Amino acid sequence: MKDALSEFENESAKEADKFNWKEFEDKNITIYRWFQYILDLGSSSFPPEKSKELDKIKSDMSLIYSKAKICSYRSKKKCDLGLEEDLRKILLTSRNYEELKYIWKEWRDTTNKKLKKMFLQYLQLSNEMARSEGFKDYGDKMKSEESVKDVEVDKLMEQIKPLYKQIHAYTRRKLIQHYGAKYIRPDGPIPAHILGHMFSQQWAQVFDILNPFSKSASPDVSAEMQRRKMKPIEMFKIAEEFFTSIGMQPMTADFWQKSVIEKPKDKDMVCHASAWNLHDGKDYRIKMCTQVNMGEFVTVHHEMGHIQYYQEYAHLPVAFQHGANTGFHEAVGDTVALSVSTPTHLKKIKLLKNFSTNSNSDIAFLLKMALEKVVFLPSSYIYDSWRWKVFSGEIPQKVMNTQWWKMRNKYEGLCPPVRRTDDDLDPLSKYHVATDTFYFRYFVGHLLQFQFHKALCKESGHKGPLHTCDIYQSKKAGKLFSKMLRLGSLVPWKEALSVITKNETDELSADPLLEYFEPLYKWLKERNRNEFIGWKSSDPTVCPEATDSEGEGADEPIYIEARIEYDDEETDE
Ligand code: X8Z
Ligand code: ZN
Repeated sequence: MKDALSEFENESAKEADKFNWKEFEDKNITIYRWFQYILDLGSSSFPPEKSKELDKIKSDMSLIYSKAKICSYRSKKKCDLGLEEDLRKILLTSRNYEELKYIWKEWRDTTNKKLKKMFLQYLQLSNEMARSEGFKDYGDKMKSEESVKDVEVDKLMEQIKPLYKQIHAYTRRKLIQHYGAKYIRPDGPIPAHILGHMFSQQWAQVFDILNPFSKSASPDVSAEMQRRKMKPIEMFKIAEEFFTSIGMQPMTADFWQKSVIEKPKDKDMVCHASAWNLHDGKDYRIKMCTQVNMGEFVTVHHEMGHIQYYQEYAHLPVAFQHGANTGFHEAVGDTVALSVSTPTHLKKIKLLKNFSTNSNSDIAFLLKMALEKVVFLPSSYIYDSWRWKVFSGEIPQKVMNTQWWKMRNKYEGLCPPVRRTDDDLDPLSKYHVATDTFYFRYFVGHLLQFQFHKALCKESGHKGPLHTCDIYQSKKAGKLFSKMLRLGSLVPWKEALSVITKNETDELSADPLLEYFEPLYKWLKERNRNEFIGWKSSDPTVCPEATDSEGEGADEPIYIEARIEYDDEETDE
């Protein structure tokens, strides 16, 4: 099948190359982009046997990753815990420092051990393949992706940093209050395993610990979803209803028949959520081992956003049935979820009860959103910036893991709870690294979704702060969204962005995100006024506490003072 496709692509390219297409003056016109697509033969000049070898390594890595299991901390005889179904649940609910540390380490050790050798082969072969296509290395090829082009990454990271540091300082103090002095220094990095997520990329899972107010101010509806015994299918139906309420398309009959939205009991399955386009105009599918909680409810919207995009651009030639860039694809469902997550909306759909909106609940809501969205930005940035450097050789093999932790320290202020060495290769514990999936798209998607949200809110006639906007039932907003999505990859992404912003900007920007979180930023600066902002650490490969388990700095006066000073649980207004 793959050979037949390559043959067809080679023939088409040969035919297309007979035209003098490179002489077109306007490089952005459809026909030029079409030629570019047909002639982008990827690895066709790479020797077929090497290409097969690389494909085999990649598929073996995916398979091994999807089957990886570890033993339970509570019962060492139970050794069938998988990442998405079991470990995710434990990370969400366990507040036992040692159990979390055990799981964190086991998952890394297991995946590293199984995948490291293959990753090194993949590294070499991917570089050879990329060079056969005229790139300097595979990282160079990754960087040529549309979503990376014309993006001022460093500037964006700088813009986000002050807000991130405030969130970090606040979180650290709350975690110290919860777990105690011997684990976390008040001016140090945060141990990566106690943030409720295997990769610490979102911290909203520990909102119970971080909530500055009483439980009643929590905008998390997980408990209500579980109390109602909600089924995954209901979560999907609610998501579909949101999209149709703004005039977008319902899911097809094939979608409901062929999607897998719960983990089959008798089968191993790649549980990482994904959306599929079978390109026949009706067969679209989602594969997801849905759990019933609010985080998963957002992921359902995320995945359905991919399907919405597929449906919107289905009228175009196959060459243009793609997102304007991959970041756009990641942003569609998340944009809608920004409305869905507002307390106002959750009340409308009766998932949030007895919740009064006031300045405290506003801050609680914004904090929870920041723990999902802002925290994610440095995390999503480093996966690929690390890979780009690994592929180029700027990070040599013998220090790949140390450099990884240096980056996690520098950009995220996180540290590993147990010492990591260069025998380990921790990025491999992440699905996207083990399966050769580029990650920068999520960084772009997380900024774009706030740009889309702002544009759609304006179109819907929303008045008031951006974080209170809910575009539910706004056909006007839906129409503008569709207008952009229907373009697929027909035009360069900047043009697509201009459509939704009505020419206000064609740049990827952090401004709407910063505007959204402005009230939280002010509140955090006030709350953190006596806090050390930032983090110090001399060794990024282990948390300070892990080297001196008695906590060399744990009982230092500075911490005790801090504790007395800030142990001030706020009450609701
Ligand atoms: O991989 C995903 C989606 C599928 S495109 C579930 N996401 C990233 C991740 O899980 O790491 C969504 C957010 C980031
Ligand atoms: Zn996605």
